Amino acid sequence: MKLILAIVNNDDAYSVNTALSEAGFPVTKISSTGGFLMNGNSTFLLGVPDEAVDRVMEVVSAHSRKREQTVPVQHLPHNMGASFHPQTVTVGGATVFVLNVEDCRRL
Ligand code: 2BA
Repeated sequence: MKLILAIVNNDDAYSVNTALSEAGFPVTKISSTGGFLMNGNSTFLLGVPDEAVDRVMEVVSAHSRKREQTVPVQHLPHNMGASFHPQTVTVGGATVFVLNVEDCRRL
């Protein structure tokens, strides 16, 4: 069994959640915050059989878009902030971690 952690842009969260549920995967959604941009994002937790991992990746990937976001000026290095030009970074699609699960019980 694997535990999948999928960090998704908030704008894609509804679509990802709906698609995973419709595909029959159990999902827990946690509200999270990216440490760099300090924007809200969504982290999905799914405990699934090993053989389901690829299917989960497909569903998450199909519903997670790349997008450009502006970096807040206070996050720029000091010398860049002084002569401010908006900086952008590419965020997403999704950042996904797959962890081995030793045990899972519903008590
Ligand atoms: P944030 O930490 O807010 O990062 C948003 C985007 O900013 C990142 O997009 C990346 O393009 C850029 N970025 C992050 N740290 C940077 C830095 N030190 N210098 C320059 N640019 C930087 P993504 O890579 O698509 O990440 C989206 C969100 O996924 C992240 O939001 C974070 O919440 C999570 N994430 C990404 N990689 C992670 C990791 N290795 N561990 C934990 N969370 C991660």
